[in-house]
Amino acid sequence: MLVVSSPSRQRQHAPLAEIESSGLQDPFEHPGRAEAIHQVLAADAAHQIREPDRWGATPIEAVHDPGLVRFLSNAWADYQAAHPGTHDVVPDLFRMPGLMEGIGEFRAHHGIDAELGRWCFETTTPLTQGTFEAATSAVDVALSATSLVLGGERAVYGLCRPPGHHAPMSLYGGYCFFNNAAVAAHHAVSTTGSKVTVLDVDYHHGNGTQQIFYQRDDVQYVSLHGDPARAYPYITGHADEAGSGRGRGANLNVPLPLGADDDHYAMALTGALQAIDAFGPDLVVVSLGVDAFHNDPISDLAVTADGFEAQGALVAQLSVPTVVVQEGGYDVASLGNNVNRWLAGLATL
Ligand code: SP5
Ligand code: ZN
Repeated sequence: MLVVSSPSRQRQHAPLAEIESSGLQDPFEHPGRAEAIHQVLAADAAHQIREPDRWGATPIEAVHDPGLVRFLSNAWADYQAAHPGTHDVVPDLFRMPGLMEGIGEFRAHHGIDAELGRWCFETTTPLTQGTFEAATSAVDVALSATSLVLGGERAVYGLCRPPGHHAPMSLYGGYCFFNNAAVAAHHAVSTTGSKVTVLDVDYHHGNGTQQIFYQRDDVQYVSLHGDPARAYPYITGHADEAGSGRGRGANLNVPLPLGADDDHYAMALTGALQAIDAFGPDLVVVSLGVDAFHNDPISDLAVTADGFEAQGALVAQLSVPTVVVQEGGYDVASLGNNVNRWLAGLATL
């Protein structure tokens, strides 16, 4: 399979720490994840690896607030000017609506500390010196993979890092800065006029992708994930979130119980694929997280390497050209193999 990867750019997003579950941890999301995947795919003769093209800000700003793009492009320099010597930038304060309740609208605020609290929604996503370069490389990877599929390839894998599916139009968080899958899906719709499904098999609900397409009927969003009653991002991912306006019926959430195994997952995925078939997309973008793995350090499902290959094979049965973009997966020792098995399953497409 063709693989798009940008090792030298992805590694520039390199946090030292992560505030997660109220503890200061070594980051779960780090450059070694993509290096591990790249290494396994490079060693498999089934794949050909290439660098992405540079696509610039225009396709990003077609789904994200240009203010977010501007903020992320300057945030490192602005924070250094205010707080020299910082390595991992995390907001002190989030701009929650209640801060101005009964007072009025938020005032324009230009200081970096207020801006951070405006654009970031949680604590686990530090911004570092090379974050913008890495985040734009991930979008470039997704767009280059998409353009290869639009050019006639049946399936292409984009090794995106940082991941993207938690980033809504106007926020970053959940290890995600730009929503790679959403930029890719929107690009495909806007250049071909066709319908696209984003199928999200990452353990976590892709709240960002859901938000971006919630009112649209040209992009269907289908996600299987740990039930938000216990799993990050907690606030979205319930089964009754079905889309609104024109988008009503084009959003499908399938929350999974603790410990769901290969058979449970395959059954849930089979149901989801029927909904995709009914929508009839011309292209599928898979948000491929392998954090449903039984040994993943931040998740609680029980999928095995065989289960990932079975997932890929089920998706192949749709017989629709497919772009696969990397999202999560944090058991670094198994990450490359899990991704490769998923792609081997898909390769029957
Ligand atoms: C792309 C992606 O997979 N993002 C995931 C972001 C999750 N970050 C916070 C997770 C908090 C989960 N706490 C679980 C307790 C195990 N230590
Ligand atoms: Zn995840």
